Amino acid sequence: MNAPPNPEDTAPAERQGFWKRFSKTLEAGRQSYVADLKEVFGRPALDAAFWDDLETTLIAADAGVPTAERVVQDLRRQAAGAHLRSPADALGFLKADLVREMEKRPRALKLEGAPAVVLVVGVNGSGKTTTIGKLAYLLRREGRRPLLAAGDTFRAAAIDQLRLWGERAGVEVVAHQPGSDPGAVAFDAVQAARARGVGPVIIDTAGRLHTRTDLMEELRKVRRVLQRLDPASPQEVLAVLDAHVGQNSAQQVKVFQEAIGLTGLAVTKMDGSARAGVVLSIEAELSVPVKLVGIGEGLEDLNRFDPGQYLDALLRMEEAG
Ligand SMILES: Nc1nc2c(ncn2[C@@H]2O[C@H](COP(=O)(O)OP(=O)(O)OP(=O)(O)O)[C@@H](O)[C@H]2O)c(=O)[nH]1
Ligand SMILES: [Mg+2]
Repeated sequence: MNAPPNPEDTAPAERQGFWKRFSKTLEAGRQSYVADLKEVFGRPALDAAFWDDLETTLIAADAGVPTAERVVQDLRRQAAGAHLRSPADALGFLKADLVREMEKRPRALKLEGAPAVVLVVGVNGSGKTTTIGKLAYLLRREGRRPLLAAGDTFRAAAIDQLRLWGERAGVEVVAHQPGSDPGAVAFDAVQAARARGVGPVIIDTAGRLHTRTDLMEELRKVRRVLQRLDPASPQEVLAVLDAHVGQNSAQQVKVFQEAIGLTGLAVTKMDGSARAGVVLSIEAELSVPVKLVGIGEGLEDLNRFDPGQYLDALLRMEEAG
């Protein structure tokens, strides 16, 4: 395997590049609510109409009703305590309030194990395989040696797609024949990673409708196989969500959560989505943190989720019309 580039040389610049692109990509979807937010926060007085309109605007940005209500209540308390004098002050407090709330949730990927296993699940076409390819590249740049497992044995094309990502990211792929047992693929991949002293193992799975109980059982079986090899495995079970699905994705997540338990979410296709605020509502509604965010189909279009960067991009008022 080629030596990955020294993460110290590249990581900070690339991370910044990512969040700049993230902010740009939100522009398309921002038009609808940024003008409203700008108008609300540009008003002179913290009056009843301001609080009402702020709540409505946050809901329109897909923050969800409970989050919008909580935030407005918190801000009103701040205003009563004379910490806020104007809507402009309130904007600063709003960001700080949301960041504080989001930073309470543990967001680091658990990648220590012998090897650590990351099981990736989700509905059809949400972006699982693409996210795995990008994640492998991200981890390699950090000096890790991920191994991919082609657990989507449903279609031959799915195995080829993962192999292609393995080549692009410079990581190895363990695969069986189409139609074979995903649990057996997972087993072999973990054994291979142990023999080679590499990790984490990232397991792709077939997309499934959350309503298909037989397919949910298949995921439980993969998890059982992993737990027999190591009771602490899988260290991560990530559900991949398409940002365009918006608040309906909460329902999908709930079913996966109940079926196998989730440790985190990867929200994909934030590029061009008008529903970037959905991260706020999903996290408020389900106790599963967003750990990864995807903004495209390129190798560098995935990053660890960063609440501060996310909220800066979401609530940026400059250059908005
Ligand atoms: N614009 C954009 N497209 C993405 C992103 N992530 C994935 N896609 C595209 O979404 C489509 C589906 O991605 P896959 O990775 O194949 O999704 P999957 O969940 O593995 O699909 P199944 O295995 O069929 O369930 C592909 O055309 C990807 O290129 C993203 O962050 N942004
Ligand atoms: Mg796939």
